[in-house]
Formats: sequence, structure tokens, C-alpha cells
Amino acid sequence: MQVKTFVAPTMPQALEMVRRELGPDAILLGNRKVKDPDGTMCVEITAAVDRGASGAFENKPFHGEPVPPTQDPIVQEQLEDIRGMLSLLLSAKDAFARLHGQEAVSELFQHLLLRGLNEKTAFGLLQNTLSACPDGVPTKSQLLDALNRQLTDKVGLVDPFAEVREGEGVAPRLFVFLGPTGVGKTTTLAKIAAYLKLKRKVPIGIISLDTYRIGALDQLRTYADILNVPLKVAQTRLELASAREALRGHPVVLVDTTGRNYLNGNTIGDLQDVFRDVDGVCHFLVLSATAKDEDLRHVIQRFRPLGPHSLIFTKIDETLTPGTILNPVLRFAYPLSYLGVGQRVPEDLVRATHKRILGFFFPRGR
Ligand SMILES: Nc1nc2c(ncn2[C@@H]2O[C@H](COP(=O)(O)OP(=O)(O)O)[C@@H](O)[C@H]2O)c(=O)[nH]1
Ligand SMILES: [Mg+2]
Repeated sequence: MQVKTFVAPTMPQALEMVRRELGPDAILLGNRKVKDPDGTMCVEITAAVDRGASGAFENKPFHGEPVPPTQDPIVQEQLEDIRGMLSLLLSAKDAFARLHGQEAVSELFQHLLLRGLNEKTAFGLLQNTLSACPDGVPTKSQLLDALNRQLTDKVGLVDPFAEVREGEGVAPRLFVFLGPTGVGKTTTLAKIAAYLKLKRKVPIGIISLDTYRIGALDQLRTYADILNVPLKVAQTRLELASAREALRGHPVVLVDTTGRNYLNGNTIGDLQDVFRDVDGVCHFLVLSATAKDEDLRHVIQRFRPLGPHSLIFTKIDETLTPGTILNPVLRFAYPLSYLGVGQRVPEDLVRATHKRILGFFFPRGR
């Protein structure tokens, strides 16, 4: 086994050096921040490879030319994964154990990471949990109680339809489903439409702003027909206003939005134009629980100017790491309203509750 140390300005560059020098079989033994001869902070990685007796290395730091970050998105993604695993393996557990010297805390930290929390969120949550525990070394049960209280305090929940004002001629309140393509906006709208119409007996209407995709309107029309609910189509502010007027008397109007890539062109700007200064609007930002942490954060930042009322997470049933959704929830402090737990309409939609959220981490109780 030959051991070698690499120093580079960033972790991806250091990893690229390891890969170039030692090949794909290299094992990463450790990393730390160091200063290079100019006093600039760098990352130092110690790695090893088993080359038999012939390929001896000197264990001197390798200050080669820094490799520019690769532009290849797949390699970038792999590097991100390696980076994530590295920090998990090398720093997280030990750092936390060192910090607190408590095995139960360290285990809980690991558990939260395995269920989808990122290190930063898990660390913050556990620090608050620890400070809420009684003095001394907390028992596992005290820790879990305190964690439960933290989640209950920090994760906001709302029921958007708690108060529905009914009556002749009442101006409809617009409930708008925003979000990236394919997350389940239309499906969630149909689930909520069925709940309001069939269970709550609230007169509802539907407006589709999604005229971009062939077939999008057919999907919604099918749901509207089954539920016997009026469906209007609009593309502009003016058309939205007249569709709303036509639905006067329906206290709730659900609005489906366009199936366009929110990163391209002016999708968000167009939506802002449609809803600018329109009153009585409640925006749901629909997100998929299967999305990556980084992407969720980015989506929320992009949609933020529209002022989401709450987040709806779909596809909870399709992930092994449902805790992921709490990373943006705790970071941006938007409340949760609904969770999509399957494809069936209308059954697979539930209200977000703290019990369900705790169940993301401890599926079968404690
Ligand atoms: N597994 C699962 N699939 C879902 C859920 N919600 C929606 N889907 C599926 O996601 C796909 C895209 O849904 P759609 O409503 O058309 O997405 P939209 O483009 O955001 O309107 C469809 O196949 C839905 O059945 C959910 O909670 N769980
Ligand atoms: Mg849709």
C-alpha cells in the first residue's frame, strides 16, 4: 500500500489530482485544510493505492498545477457525490463525536444524515436539540424527545383551506400550483379538487395556465369532467381576470401553471406578470421529495419572488431519504401544507403533520 498526499485549492481539484495520479482504485484516507507556501488556504487529501512492491511513492505533498474544474456535468456530479461521501465518512461522525464526546448524539447525527438531512441542517438541529436537553449526558429517549420538540417548533404547518368563505357572488380565491415540470402539480391539483368538491362540498372551479404542453389541458379536462367542475383556460393577466370573473360564486379556484422549464427563458418572469397585483392569490410551490438538495434550494430561490404561501412535497413514496425535504424547509422557513404519497387520485395526498415528519426519520416509531 503506497500513501501520497495532495494539496490543491479546492476539494474537487484535489480529488481530480488523486484520480489522475493514483487512478480509480485509490482509497481516500483523510482530508484537512492547510496553508500552501504563500499562506493561501488549501485542501490536503491523503490517499493510498495498492500497487504491490514495485510502485513506490514518496509521501510528499504534491503541489502540481491545479486542475481546472471539469465542465463535464457527469464528472461534476460524480465529484459532488465523492465530496459528499468523503465529508460524511471522514468528518461528520468523528467531528460530532469529538464535539460532544457522546455516542448517542453521534449515532442520531448519522441516522439523520442517512434519512436525507444534509450535514449543516442535521448539525444545527442537533445543537438546538442538545441545548434543549436537561444538563448532563442526555439519554437516547431525552434526545429523541428534544428532537421531536425541535421539529415541532421549527417546521411550520398550514391548512390553506381551513377557512373557505362561501356565498353568492363571492370573488374566488385563487390557489395556484407552481413548480418545476413533472413534479406533480396537475395531479396534486386534481387530488385537492376531489377533496374540496367531494368531501368538503365546496363549489370549486379550475383555471389552466398550462397551454404550453400538448396534452396538458386534456389531463386537466379529464379530472374536471370526472368531478363535474368548470374549467377555464387563460394565458395572460386579462384572460385570468375574465376566467376568474366567469367563476364568480365559486369560493375556491385552483390554477394549474405552465409545464415549462423554470431555468429557461423567462418562465418565472411570465408568471410574475400574470399574477402581479392580483389579489386573493395563494401560491403553492410544488416540489418533488426525490429532487436533490441543491436543486430544491435553487428552485425555491427562483420561485421566491412569487411569494409562496406554503410548500407541497410530492413523491414521498418514491424516496428512501424523505428527510431531504426538511433541508429547504428549515433553511427557508416556508410552512408545509400537503404531502403527495403516491400516484392515485384522490387518495394519495395527506396533510403535512409533525407526526408524519418525525416518521420520515423513525418510520416504525422509536
Ligand atoms: N409516486 C408518485 N408519483 C406522483 C406523485 N404526484 C404526482 N406523481 C406522478 O408524477 C408524474 C407527473 O405528474 P404531473 O401532475 O403531470 O406533473 P406536473 O408536470 O407538475 O403537472 C405523473 O406520472 C404523476 O402520476 C406522488 O405523490 N407520488
Ligand atoms: Mg401539469
